[in-house]
Amino acid sequence: MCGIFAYLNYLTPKSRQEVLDLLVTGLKRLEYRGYDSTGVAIDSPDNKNIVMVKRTGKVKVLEEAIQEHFSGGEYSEPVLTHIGIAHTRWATHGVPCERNSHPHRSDEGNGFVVVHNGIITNYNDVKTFLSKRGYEFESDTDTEVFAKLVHHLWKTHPTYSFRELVEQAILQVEGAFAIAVKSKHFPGECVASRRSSPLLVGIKTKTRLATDHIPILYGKADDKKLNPDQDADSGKQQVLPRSESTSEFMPLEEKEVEYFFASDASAVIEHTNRVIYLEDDDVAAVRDGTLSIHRLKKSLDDPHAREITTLKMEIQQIMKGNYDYFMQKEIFEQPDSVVNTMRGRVRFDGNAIVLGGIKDYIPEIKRCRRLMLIGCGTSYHSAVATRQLLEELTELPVMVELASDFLDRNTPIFRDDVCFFISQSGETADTLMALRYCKQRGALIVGITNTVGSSICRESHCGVHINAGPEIGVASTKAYTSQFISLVMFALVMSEDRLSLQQRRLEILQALSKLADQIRAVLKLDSKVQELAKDLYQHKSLLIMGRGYNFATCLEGALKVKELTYMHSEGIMAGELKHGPLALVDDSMPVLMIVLRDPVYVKCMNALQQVTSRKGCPIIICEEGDEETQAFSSRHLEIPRTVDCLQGILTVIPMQLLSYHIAVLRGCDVDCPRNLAKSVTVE
Ligand code: G6Q
Ligand code: GLU
Repeated sequence: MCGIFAYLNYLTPKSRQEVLDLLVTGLKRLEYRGYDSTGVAIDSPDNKNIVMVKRTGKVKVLEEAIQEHFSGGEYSEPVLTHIGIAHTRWATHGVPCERNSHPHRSDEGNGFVVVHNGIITNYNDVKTFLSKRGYEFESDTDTEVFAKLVHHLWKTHPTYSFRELVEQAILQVEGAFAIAVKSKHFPGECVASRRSSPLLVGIKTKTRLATDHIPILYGKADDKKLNPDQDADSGKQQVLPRSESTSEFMPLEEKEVEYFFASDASAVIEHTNRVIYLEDDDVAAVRDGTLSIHRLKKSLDDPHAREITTLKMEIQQIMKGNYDYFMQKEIFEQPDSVVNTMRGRVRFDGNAIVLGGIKDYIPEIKRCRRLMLIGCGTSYHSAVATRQLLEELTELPVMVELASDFLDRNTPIFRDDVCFFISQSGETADTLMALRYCKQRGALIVGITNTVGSSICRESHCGVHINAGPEIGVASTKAYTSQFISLVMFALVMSEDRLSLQQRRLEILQALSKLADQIRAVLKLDSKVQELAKDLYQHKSLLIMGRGYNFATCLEGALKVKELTYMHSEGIMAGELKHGPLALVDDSMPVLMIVLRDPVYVKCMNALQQVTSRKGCPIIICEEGDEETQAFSSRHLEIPRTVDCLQGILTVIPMQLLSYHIAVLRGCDVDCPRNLAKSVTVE
């Protein structure tokens, strides 16, 4: 999910050209995280300003632009102390374009420039506060408010250090971020921080570091927010709490030192293996070559220092973390990605949901004739998974369509239809063609995508960004669960004024708040699933049966098995067994059945008995502790209980793991299955 890289040399001669090469190489090491645009900022040759280059597209495009903009003698002159920052962006607010690329600046003089990963969820409030004070915004991003907020604090608190200014700004913003800030008013200094988005600091010295930890300096700041209604031209300095002004120090034996700030170690390992992993709300500052780490508030269990760890991983391994494949990493990211999908949207304290990208269209959607959910592959399955809940909470007819078939039929579409187009890439040709077909016929177009600025995103009237972060593996995993959650959130928004549905909504909201932990619990079944994969990987087929809220999991599970293992697999509606598929069942046919304690439990048990009475030996996915169901098979996977309409989030994860392990056992290319592409941009 995008990337930050900053390089600070202190009393270590480096030309600007060398710094730029380091920054570009750092971004290249972060490319695997997925991005849509890039940018760098360094000191101007006269040391009086900051110059930036930003580009849409690949790092290579930026590299060419740098060669074009920053060539010439002055860039080859060595500089003893300098800080350069760089960024790969995965757009969440504002389409991918040069104007929205990072670094973002505080003013035309480039007083402060910032690179940011994550989402500032209260950026509109901060933007309003700053606009009242004369700030004009040049981008559509949330990030820009941070640069201008630091600038505002600098103007109103001239005695503050750079680190204190950033600390105060951090107090004002909500959401997830990793940031690195550079300023022409504080040359040679860098301040970085994180909250829910990773950031580390690499340290490179000529000799061994004199220590293996950095003390944390604590302050006593309370959570005082800037007063948005304070009279904009009062000029009166609002007294803000300050962390203790303690001596900032780094026990270094020598002065020459280089620091690397990065989203992950893959960008640092070639320079140094000595890194500090920042924790949420740490503020790391380098000033006069000295690194210090600050926290505004000390809690009881807070440590006294941050450890300087020694990296032992190879680059390739770091890019995938501790995982062997991106798909595996993305399966295990789901406890975090589902939280990111809900971040800033689901307010669990007030049981409220705000979907900023469609809220203005909700009244129109409520008056529509029907909802149509259109997609391909996994995205189509997320529509199948949420159809029943959408019908229940919107009380509207809900059609679910495969984009290709929808187009083949020339399906009638009317002006009072609302058509959802679900697409991780936002570029799938069939889905895009279907969007244009519906748009021409006057329907309201809602995009559910993971890629800001994609064709489907841009051509929709409104939409929801699923915020799953870039999905590198061709087989979609975390995007599916995030699409699922996004449609559930939409259903909850549509029913917020239905008194008769409040109890149901509350039950779902409470279940959403537990989802991340429950996904973690299901992921703990990984080794058990791996054992089951050993039973299955040499077979030719796998039948996956279920119904109701779990039928989508059968379809999605079968797709995962097909695309990853090249085995045949079929998702079967359990209610259809007697109408044909039961003929396939004997003691040699691998069968997996999903049987949860939900409204169709009895019917699923009926199907289970039909299978076992024909010598079928199904693997069963059931609820924790459901001994009655488990009695039907020695092979079962128990998952936590959740509300019926969210079961599909938990039951799909064993299917993702199973397809992954079978693929590994069969020696398939997990991240790039044969014949498949991550985005099918041809019909
Ligand atoms: C599933 C595959 C594939 C994908 C479709 C739709 O694992 O990735 O089935 O879901 O090709 O892609 P989009 O969601 O990008 O439209
Ligand atoms: N929310 C910021 C933007 O849209 C940062 C996105 C990212 O993590 O790259 O520009």
